[in-house]
Amino acid sequence: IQVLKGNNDLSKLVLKTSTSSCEIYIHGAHITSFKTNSIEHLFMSEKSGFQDTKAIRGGVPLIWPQFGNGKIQTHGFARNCDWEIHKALVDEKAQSVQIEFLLRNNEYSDKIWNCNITSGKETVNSFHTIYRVTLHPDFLDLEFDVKNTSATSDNILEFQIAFHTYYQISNIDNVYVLGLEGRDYIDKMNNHKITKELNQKVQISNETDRVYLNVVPTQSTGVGKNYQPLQLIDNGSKTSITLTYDYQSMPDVVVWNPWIEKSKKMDDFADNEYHNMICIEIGTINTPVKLSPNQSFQTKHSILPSNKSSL
Ligand code: TA6
Repeated sequence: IQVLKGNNDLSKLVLKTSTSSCEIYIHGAHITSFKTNSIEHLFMSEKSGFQDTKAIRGGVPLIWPQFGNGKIQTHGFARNCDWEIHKALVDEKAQSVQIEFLLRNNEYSDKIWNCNITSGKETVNSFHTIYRVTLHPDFLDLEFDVKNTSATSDNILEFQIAFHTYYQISNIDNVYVLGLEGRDYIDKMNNHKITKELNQKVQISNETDRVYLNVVPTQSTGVGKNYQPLQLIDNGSKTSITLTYDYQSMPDVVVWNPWIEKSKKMDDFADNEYHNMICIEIGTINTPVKLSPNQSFQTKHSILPSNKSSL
């Protein structure tokens, strides 16, 4: 584990194992690189800003406590805050390296994120959020724990969460996503219409912004028979990435690509970069989490690349 000066002098941690590496900025506890066998699996925009006020464009933006637009800034403040380094652990036996980040309510969050409580008086949300990143030789584990630390008996902590991961791909024409067939999704490109996914392979050929709902192993997906896990297949680079996650706590999956027009409107994203990225985001979006005081929420998401030379 090393602490280095990254872009724009922001501090970043570099984790390494025998065959993998990972880079995480303290700003936003933002993963900007994840490599196995020297292959980079995450997309980073060449125009990403590394300023305090703006999220890093690419890697794994942490979306918390809000997904999308709403009462507070788009996608919440977790990706705009500097997190504390809470713990670091090297596991010789498992050959893994782990970093734990901590975010507590602070004057920044107190100003923008209050709660609506039944007693009528508004108080700040008190929370203790742990983000644990474990780098293994051939995969990456992301864990997210939130505790409502409010002393006020009816202060409910309500939030959404998502790992807004940008995957590096050879070209958008070469990739498809498996594991979404038969699911309903909110189509943000078609008035948020609930639409059923009829394709076994989800391919991208225009601006795509969908929240797939309740992507959990159910009989209709043949659990135990031919259950298809969530996978990103890249026929160009002959790699596949399997995404596993705790579907009870995070049942939703976002698929996003800005395509041509939206890319032009993003000042921290080059016009042609939509060819080389796809976002597949695991989260709790459609039904926000609600925690009573002293209640906790835990979740986990893993990213498992594999080289499919047989593709
Ligand atoms: O996850 C998809 C999305 O909600 C899109 O609508 C798009 O806005 C994207 O997130 C990026 O949002 P950002 O605030 O990071 O520019």
